[in-house]
Amino acid sequence: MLIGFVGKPSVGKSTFFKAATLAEVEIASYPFTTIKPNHGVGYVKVDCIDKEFNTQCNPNHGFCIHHKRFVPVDLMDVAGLVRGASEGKGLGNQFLDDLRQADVFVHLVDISGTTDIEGKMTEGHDPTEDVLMLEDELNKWYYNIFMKSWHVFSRQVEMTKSKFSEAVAKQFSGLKVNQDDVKEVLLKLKLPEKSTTWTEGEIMSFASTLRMISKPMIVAANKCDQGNAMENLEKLKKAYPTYLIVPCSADSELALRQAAKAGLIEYIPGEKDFKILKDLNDKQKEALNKIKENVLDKFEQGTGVQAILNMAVFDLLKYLAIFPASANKLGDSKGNILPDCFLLPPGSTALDFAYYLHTDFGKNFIKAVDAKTKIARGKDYLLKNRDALEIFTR
Ligand SMILES: Nc1nc2c(ncn2[C@@H]2O[C@H](COP(=O)(O)OP(=O)(O)OP(=O)(O)O)[C@@H](O)[C@H]2O)c(=O)[nH]1
Ligand SMILES: [Mg+2]
Repeated sequence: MLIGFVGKPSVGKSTFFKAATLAEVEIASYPFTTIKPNHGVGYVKVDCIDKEFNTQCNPNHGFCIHHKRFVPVDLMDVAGLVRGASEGKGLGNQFLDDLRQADVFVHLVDISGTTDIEGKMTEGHDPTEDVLMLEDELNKWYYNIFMKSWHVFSRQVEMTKSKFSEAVAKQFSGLKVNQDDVKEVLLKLKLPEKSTTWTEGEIMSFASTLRMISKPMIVAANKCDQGNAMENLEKLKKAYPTYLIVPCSADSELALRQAAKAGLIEYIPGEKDFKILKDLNDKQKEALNKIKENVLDKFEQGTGVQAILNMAVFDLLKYLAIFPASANKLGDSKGNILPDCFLLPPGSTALDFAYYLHTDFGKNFIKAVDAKTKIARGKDYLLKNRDALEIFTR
């Protein structure tokens, strides 16, 4: 699974990326600081099941602090997007192509109002305009991809009497569009059955709706620590009442994680507090106090960074965190306790989990046993978040 960060220039995409990954990336206050995409690993936070077993896990990947398990997810930070990007303006549409593989977008919006629509410094900018611009460009990007092959494609589908949703999913698999996405769009838009008769407007609304459904989006209302943030946050929520909008301060999260890495503080990503571990100088104290006062104490989700990654994976994509575990033995052959936690898509069954672990487990599946309750489950059992299962094979 891949989470892509999008937004106009200078909104803090790379800062968010760096806070989540601690990778060395360039951050600066001028537009187009990032040119080539940055790939890295961040984490979603799961209540670890080790607590229920009165033990401490040893993750193979990620880490666990105070029974909060941090499970790796792939992140991608791309160049800033400006009006006309889909037609090649700014850094063009090359980097839009990098976004094809994303499953979900985090749209970073600068709610401080201190950057204009192109990412240059200003005052009093209205961020609702940025949401409109970005979505418009993403829609046009999808539309252009569709138009490249639409006429030939739709004629072929009709001639061969192929199933439309299946054909679209196949033709546009590079965009990670699946059959269910297409069906949902058709149901919603009630377009004419013959796709060869669709007008340009109809193709555009098909492309836009498919974009919305195949790449769900959360708005990271960044720079909530600065400028007219509170006022603009309300404005955004009012303008987009159905959107998931979370206030965030990527800069604060970055400072906290760096201080924690240097051993100055103890900070668990996503928490609303930190503990000072070492003697700090006045500058350090002041910086941390400011973060506490202006961000952690003020916003429900702390800096928002961890909450946004979690919401993208668990609320939007509805993924499930599943632990391979046996009721009798929680360790692997090396004695590592609960070494793995995997993220599986919604609707996954016990059999899917078996195949996920190993093809042979899938082929020779007999049953799964819940390590918490010792209840046996058949192959069609629908997985639940934080399930712990052992697979039994022939
Ligand atoms: N006040 C404040 N400033 C921030 C925050 N996040 C990022 N910034 C600042 O915003 C500026 C731009 O940050 P970047 O992370 O480089 O922005 P970007 O979106 O990656 O920009 P491009 O790569 O040019 O598209 C930098 O000066 C950051 O320090 C935040 O939460 N609060
Ligand atoms: Mg950047």
